Amino acid sequence: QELSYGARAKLPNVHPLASKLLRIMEEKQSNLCVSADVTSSEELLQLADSLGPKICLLKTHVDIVNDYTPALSQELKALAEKHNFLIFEDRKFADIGNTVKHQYEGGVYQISSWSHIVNAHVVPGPGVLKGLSAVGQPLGRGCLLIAQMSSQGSLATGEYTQTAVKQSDFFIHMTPGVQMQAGGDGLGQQYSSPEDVICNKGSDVIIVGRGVLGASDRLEAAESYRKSGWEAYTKRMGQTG
Ligand code: UP6
Repeated sequence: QELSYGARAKLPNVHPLASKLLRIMEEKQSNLCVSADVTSSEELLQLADSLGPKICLLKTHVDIVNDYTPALSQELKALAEKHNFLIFEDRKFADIGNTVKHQYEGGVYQISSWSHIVNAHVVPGPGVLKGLSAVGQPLGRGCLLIAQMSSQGSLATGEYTQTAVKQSDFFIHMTPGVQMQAGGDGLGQQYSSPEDVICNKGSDVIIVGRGVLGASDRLEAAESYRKSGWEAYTKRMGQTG
């Protein structure tokens, strides 16, 4: 029988951060990660504050923000505590270990100081993870491996995907490219519904960007994705339980 998010949080070998995320999901009844793909600090903070109660994770692309200052990441961190969500900087590291170590810790963004979770492509081989964990492990950070992509023509398929999955020991499965209606965006993005992602693909977390950001009422849209994602999860648990 499949374990609930809450039960998985209590498994003996679970990474403390994974456990924290699973607990947040259970408590807030939310498997929704909003992808906050906006270009101004003010808008990003406003999104984090208003949608915070609906989400388990806030995904950022800090390098698309036009007016970044270190104050932004500190304020995001404070909002994450206020609303009980984690921050996931979608940096998609993809270089040799020594380079990603610097990219994670230093530069303008100092990602390791504020982002609970980052992600990495497995194309460079295990060194990328070694480099990231040299920085992230002492801080209790987490890293997701990119096993597949939602974009048309992605080369991350078959054996590549299997290898990426094998490299993750305890994993939480997250899926972007989610909207209520299947379709795309004209730039290669391909969308699946929350139900398809949670029930058929067996993912744990839905990642929604423009499905929320493009709505006239973003809070209402976030609530409807939270509800759909949670209902799909309850349905999946019911099927297997
Ligand atoms: N993303 C994908 N597909 C992937 C990996 N990452 O869409 O395979 C990211 C994008 C964007 C978000 O970089 O931040 O997820 C999806 O946004 P959308 O819902 O507006 O399409």
